Amino acid sequence: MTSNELIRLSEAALQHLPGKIGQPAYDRALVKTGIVHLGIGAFHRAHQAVYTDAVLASGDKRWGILGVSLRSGDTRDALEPQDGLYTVAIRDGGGDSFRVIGSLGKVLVAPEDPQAVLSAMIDPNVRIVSLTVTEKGYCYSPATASLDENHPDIAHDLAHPASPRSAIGFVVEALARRRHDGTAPFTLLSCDNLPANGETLERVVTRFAELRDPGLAQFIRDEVAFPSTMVDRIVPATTDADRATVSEALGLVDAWPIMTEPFTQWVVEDRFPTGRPAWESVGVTFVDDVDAFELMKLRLLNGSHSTLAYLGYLAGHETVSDVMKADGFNNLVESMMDEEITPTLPQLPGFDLGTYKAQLRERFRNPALRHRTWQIAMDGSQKLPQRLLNTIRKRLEQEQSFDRLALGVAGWMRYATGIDENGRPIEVRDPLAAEFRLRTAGKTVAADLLEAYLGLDQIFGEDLPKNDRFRRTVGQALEKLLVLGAARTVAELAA
Ligand code: CS2
Repeated sequence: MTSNELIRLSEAALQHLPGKIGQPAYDRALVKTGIVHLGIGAFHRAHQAVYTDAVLASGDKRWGILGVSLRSGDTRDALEPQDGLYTVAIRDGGGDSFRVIGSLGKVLVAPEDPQAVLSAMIDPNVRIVSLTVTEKGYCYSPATASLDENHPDIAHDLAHPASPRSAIGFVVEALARRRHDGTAPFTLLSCDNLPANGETLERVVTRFAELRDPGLAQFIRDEVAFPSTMVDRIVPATTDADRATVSEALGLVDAWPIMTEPFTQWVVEDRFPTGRPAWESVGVTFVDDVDAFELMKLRLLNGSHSTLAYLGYLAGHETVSDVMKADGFNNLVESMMDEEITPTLPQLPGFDLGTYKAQLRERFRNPALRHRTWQIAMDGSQKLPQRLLNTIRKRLEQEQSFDRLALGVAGWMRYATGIDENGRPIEVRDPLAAEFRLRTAGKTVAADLLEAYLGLDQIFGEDLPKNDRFRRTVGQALEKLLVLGAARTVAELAA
């Protein structure tokens, strides 16, 4: 049968699923909305929604998720005819396994109807508002992690607080309305890859509230919890070929499946004054302080990922697993992790870092995932500080070498010029892409390019551009990339 002849995945169609496909083992009609999630992208649906699905299956029906898209209607359009159901396909070299997830109910599209989103957020049954809005969704300066008060969405939301555009504007308006109604506030749960993501969210939210009304800011400081989290699962963008694979396995059409890896991890600070799902019973780790886990993951996984993405893309590789097979790259990440990143990490007593790092490289090698270097390369301006630059700061402080981390940064600089090693254009997706083009236009010499980028203090801060060792080390790496190209630079490093 071709997918044209198949019926669509939906509540009514679940009975047709083959026995080997996992499906919600609970009555979805009894589920109440307890969580509003802002940024209902692939990552959330492969991660938090899967843990929550398991909690619903264990019998506690208070934690259904209402999803909010802050931009386009694509997810809502695909999932509405499916009653919010979608498939998670888990892939590794050994084949795929499939599970239909039922924790997501309705999806709202914020720009179409901001009032509907606010109504959902002030429902007293909603105890948690979680976020995966990516780094740029926090509307902050990446170098300082403080609110960017000149951001156009922030300026809009301060001028029109009752009809917001940004996640921050929605959160603050909803908290203001709950306060007015005498409803206890929700807990705010950031699930993005930022250092101290809860504190960062708290900082931008309270600053925004302060600009609206100091009394509201004080209320938020006193009453709202912002637990930090470390989230981890690799989730590549779904392709048409993936959709076809899933529909064939299900015998039903799923327009919005997710492809992911077997590994999944969620470490959360246990501060939920108005309650939370028993996520600990389905594999989530609760701790008092998540910082050490978060730094470990951001620096080792995401730092290596970005380095592999920029250098790998320049060397002509489409996916991370291709990069890992190319000459010198495995060696590059292994020595970067062991020699340059590990000594910057806080102690995690009882945690086997050696196994963790070996497992990371194994995950990067997963041949079935096809995680594109271009996807990871997106939004470098928002990612570089926490993934590479803070690690380098620590190395500078320790007076230790950081040649490999510097090569990652230089790879980003080379990539962000928007021209690849064969003179072809690169589609650089980044909020600062236009700025990069302007600054680097016509520059082909390493020293000039370095200068052009170091003027971006929202990425490099005030300190790094003034640091001679930083300038020298990154400048030399960039020079090598320009002369030898990425493939030879990495191969020679390993030789
Ligand atoms: C990746 C992350 O796209 C990226 O920047 O580094 O999305 C990465 O796959 C996840 O953080 C893994 O947990």
